[in-house]
Amino acid sequence: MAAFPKGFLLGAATAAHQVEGGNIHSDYWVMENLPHSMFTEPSSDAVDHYNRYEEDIKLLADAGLNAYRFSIEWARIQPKPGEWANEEIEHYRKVLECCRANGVVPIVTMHHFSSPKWLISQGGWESSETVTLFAAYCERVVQALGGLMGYICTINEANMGLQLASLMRDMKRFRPSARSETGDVQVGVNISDSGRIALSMQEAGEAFGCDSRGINTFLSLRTPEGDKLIMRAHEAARDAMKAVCPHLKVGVTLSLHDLQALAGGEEAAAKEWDEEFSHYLYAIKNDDFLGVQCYTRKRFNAVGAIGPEEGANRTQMGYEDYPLAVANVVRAVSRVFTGDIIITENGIATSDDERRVMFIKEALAGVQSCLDDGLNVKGYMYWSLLDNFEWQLGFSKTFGLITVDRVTQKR
Ligand code: GCO
Repeated sequence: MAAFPKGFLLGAATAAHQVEGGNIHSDYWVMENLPHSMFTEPSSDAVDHYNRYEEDIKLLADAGLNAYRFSIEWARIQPKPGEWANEEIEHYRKVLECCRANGVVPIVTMHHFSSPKWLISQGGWESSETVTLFAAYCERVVQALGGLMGYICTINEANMGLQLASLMRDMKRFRPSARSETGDVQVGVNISDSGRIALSMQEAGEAFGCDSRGINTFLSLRTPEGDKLIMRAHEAARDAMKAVCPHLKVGVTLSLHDLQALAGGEEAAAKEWDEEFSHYLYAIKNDDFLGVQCYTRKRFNAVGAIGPEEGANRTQMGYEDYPLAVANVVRAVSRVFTGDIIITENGIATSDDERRVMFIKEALAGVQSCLDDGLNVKGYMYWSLLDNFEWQLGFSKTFGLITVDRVTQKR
């Protein structure tokens, strides 16, 4: 494989709630521990990255990677409204300093799906107050740690709530499993037991102290108004952080698919591309980069989304094992977005490390072809550095470059 250009960011990614453990003030902690939770298991101590980050970052550096994407957990920084946990800000200072000490460029995500429990109790991601609260949290962190930061993703997969809303609408029409076959589900959602949803939501409403129809976590089914609110939160946070530290490079990440139209599928594919990408262009035009996150392709014919070809290989997530998707998506994005692109997530859930190596080689060959064609790709972060908590699917999906024995937490 040819070398990447000097300064190209080649790294791996994690998310606080999925790897750290003990995120007790977060909304996910509440939902995972309901009597009738939709989660197959709770995150509990996850893979103890909160305590083992030094070992993990050294493993990343020793593997020859030069960048680490991780998230700061808002629920740790602000466990109660108006209360700043300075000791947690100091924890993330140590993580940033550890990156620097290992010659690793930190790429920090300020929100990666999990939120403080209190935020959800007061309206969450459909309440306009959240725009101000999120910007204030980001500003506070950057006031303390901005000198150690460089690249910042405000919100991870800002479009995921809208994608899940579309998924749930179609689940009413199709077999639930149909959607995991068509590549829709690029995040760990438990769609196997829809009978529990109502009971789980009722219990969540009691836990958050709000009507079960008003539980607006980040992955709740997003309304068009909520979708716009999230992008307002992104822009407010971006502007607040850059006002404090003008050197910062700030962007948002989007979950994107390599959308492929078979004969008659062009209109459906174009509609989907507008929903998951083009309609966000208004809110990212002043960003320093776009975080592209892509795992698979999604095919369309005249009927709509269809599954992979007969006999196609699938990952543990159920969608097609298709490493060419990420380069195809970078090309599609670059046709209308001329700013810098960082591939902030791409990877494979598999128990076969030889397949993982081949997947990465094929994906990176596609990225290099994009670079050869002059596209503005500045980095590639493999998801994930560590085996981790795949949301409602628990620890069953192994994306990690590093395997973790969760009984001993041995890497
Ligand atoms: C996402 C999230 C990650 C997932 C990863 C694997 O894209 O859903 O950013 O938290 O774990 O994509 O599904």
